[in-house]
Amino acid sequence: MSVKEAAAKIKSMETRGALKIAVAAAKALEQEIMDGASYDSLLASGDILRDARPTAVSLPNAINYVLHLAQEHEHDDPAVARPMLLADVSDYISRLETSKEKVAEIGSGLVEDGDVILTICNSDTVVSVLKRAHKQGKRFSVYACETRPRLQGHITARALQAAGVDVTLIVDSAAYYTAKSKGVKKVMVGADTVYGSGEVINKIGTSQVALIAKTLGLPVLVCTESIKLSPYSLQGDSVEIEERDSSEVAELPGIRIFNPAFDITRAEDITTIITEYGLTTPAEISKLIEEKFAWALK
Ligand code: RI2
Repeated sequence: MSVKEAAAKIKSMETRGALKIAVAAAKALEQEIMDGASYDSLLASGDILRDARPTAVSLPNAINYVLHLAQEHEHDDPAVARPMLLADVSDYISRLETSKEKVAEIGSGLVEDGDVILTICNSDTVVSVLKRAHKQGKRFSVYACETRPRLQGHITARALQAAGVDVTLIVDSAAYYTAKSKGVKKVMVGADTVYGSGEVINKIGTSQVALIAKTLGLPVLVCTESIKLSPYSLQGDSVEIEERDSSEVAELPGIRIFNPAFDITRAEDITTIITEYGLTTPAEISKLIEEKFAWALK
């Protein structure tokens, strides 16, 4: 797929989910390299892809890593350098794709028989964790918030139902009542960006669900591949919280509508962060970022 097509699909959310947009961007750049693009034109393509959506750091992380690989070969003979670069990029894409399965393997260890789990939005990573736990024979049930305004909770409910997981869809405003009356034992959410401070940016409503969990003394588990960790946050940068069109919420002429797509969950409201490297905490996450993103922090 061309860079412009990939960027358009990310922008329209035809390609969505923080991991999927990272993989799509890396693949579009890989295609450009195959087509013989110069380093300068790769930089321009990186800008187009980066501008497609602002909040998930997985997108710039993947683009910047491919550009970092390309820069290492910038002055080499293309006939020699291009195959080496393509091998490195393809290896990187495979690692991105397999990181989700590693999170699933590790995260499924935290699902227990009898669990009642509350989730929000549609995180492929959370769905993979739950599917893996189900395959292991664990008996648990899931409540999925519908996730206004785009209703990605429906995708989660359908995916879990198709896998045989006991799932119930609820409206977002039923989260507290459901957690209390249905004996929710833990909250499991995905991530678009994780700061070194331990704050987690995820679909709008996640911070409310985490506050509910805190009120009820429930653990909040964040399932995230390391591609969603922000090295730039260690340098003081923050991501822009995407505001989407008001028509996603309602068509009410003359009524002002505020439609933020993401929110920031406080570090103190998060219990555990599950990555492909194991279990960690908001307090420890900056160490992992420093270790895995040394290339970006130079
Ligand atoms: P996975 C999604 O954003 C949701 O906020 C989800 O929790 C997060 O990305 C991570 O998704 P959007 O693209 O990578 O729906 O786990 O706006 O699939």
